[in-house]
Amino acid sequence: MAGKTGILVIGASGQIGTELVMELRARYGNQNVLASDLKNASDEVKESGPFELLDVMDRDRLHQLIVQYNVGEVYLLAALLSATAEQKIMQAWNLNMYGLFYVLELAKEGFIDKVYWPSSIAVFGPTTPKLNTPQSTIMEPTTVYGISKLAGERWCEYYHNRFGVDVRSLRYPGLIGYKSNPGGGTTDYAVDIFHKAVSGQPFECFLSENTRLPMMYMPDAIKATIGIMEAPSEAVKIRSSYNISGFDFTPVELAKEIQKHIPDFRISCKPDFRQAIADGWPCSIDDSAAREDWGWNNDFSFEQMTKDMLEHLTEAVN
Ligand code: NAD
Ligand code: AKB
Repeated sequence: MAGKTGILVIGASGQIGTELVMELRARYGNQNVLASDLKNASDEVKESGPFELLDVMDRDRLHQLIVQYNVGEVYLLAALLSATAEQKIMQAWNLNMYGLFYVLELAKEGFIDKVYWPSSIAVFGPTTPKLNTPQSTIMEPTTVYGISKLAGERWCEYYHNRFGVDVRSLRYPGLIGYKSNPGGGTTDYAVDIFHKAVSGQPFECFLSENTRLPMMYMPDAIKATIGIMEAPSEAVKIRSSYNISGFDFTPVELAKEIQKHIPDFRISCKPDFRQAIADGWPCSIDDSAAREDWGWNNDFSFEQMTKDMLEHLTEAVN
C-alpha cells in the first residue's frame, strides 16, 4: 500500500468540501489532493490543484480516478442533507447508501487504504436523551437522512470488523462557516442568519425561537476531520462514528449574540417542515469518547465563532 500519495475528496464543491480540500492541499501538497463533484468547484479549488467531475454513483469512473491519481485516501462527502432528503426520499437513500457502498467495496478490494465518511447528529431521534447525548444510546431516527446515516454507520463498522477496512467517521453537528454556503440542511439557518445580519437585513428563521441544537465552527470541523484521519489506527476504537461537539444554542440566543456586535439586528421565527426534523435531534452532545480516544478538542466557543463569522463576512461585503 505504500506509495499511494493521492487523496480524493468526493463532494468537494459543497459546504465542507470547499474548505477541506484547501486544508488538505496545504498539508499534503496541492497536486496530491484531487477534488471531485457533480458540479463545478470554487475558483480557489480549481486553480490550486486537480479537479474532476465525478458522479459517485458511476462506479467505473470512481475506480478509474482512484487508479489514475494513485489515491490512497478517500473523503466521501457527497450526500443529500436532511431537509432535501425529506423532499427526495429515494434519491437520498440511493446516494447516501450506494455512494458509501462503492467506496467501501473499493477499500475492501484493496484499491483504497483509508476512508473518511461523515455521519450526523441526525442518527439520533425523538427517543434519544436530548441533553448531553451519549456516544452509545437509543437511536431511532425518524428522517430519511437520519435513517441513511445510521445505516451507513452500521456498514462502516461492519466493513471494518469483517474486512479490515480502515474507515473513520464523525457525527457532525450543524456546521457554521463563512467560506461556503450550506446545502439543504436543517441547521442552515445558523449560517444564513449571519449573511442577513451583515447586510443590515432582518432574519426570518425557519425554526422556532427556543429550538436548541448542537453546532460547531467550520475550522473545528476541519480540524476534527483531519485529526481522526491522522490518528493512529489503534486510537480509533469506534468504527461506526464518533460524537463530536462544539457548542449549542437556540435561534434567539444566536440573535442576541449577534446583537452584541450589530445592535439593530432583528430576528423573527416562522417554523416550517424543518421544525419537525430539528425536534427529533439532540440539544447537546457528549463527545468525551473522541476526546479520550484520539485527543479531540475544539478551539472555538459560541462567542468566538460569532465574532469571527461577523468579522469575515463584514470584510466580504465591504
Ligand atoms: P453539501 O450539500 O454542501 O455538499 C455535498 C456535495 O456533494 C455537493 O457539492 C454536491 O454537488 C455533491 N454531490 C451530490 N451528489 C453527488 C454525486 N452523485 N456525486 C458526487 N458529488 C455529489 O454538504 P456538506 O454540508 O458539505 O456535507 C458533506 C457531508 O457532511 C455529508 O455527508 C453530510 O451529510 C455531512 N454532514 C454535514 C453537516 C453540515 O452541517 N454541513 C452536518 C452533519 C453531517
Ligand atoms: C443538516 O442539518 O442536515 C446537517 C446535519 C446536522 O447533518 N447540517
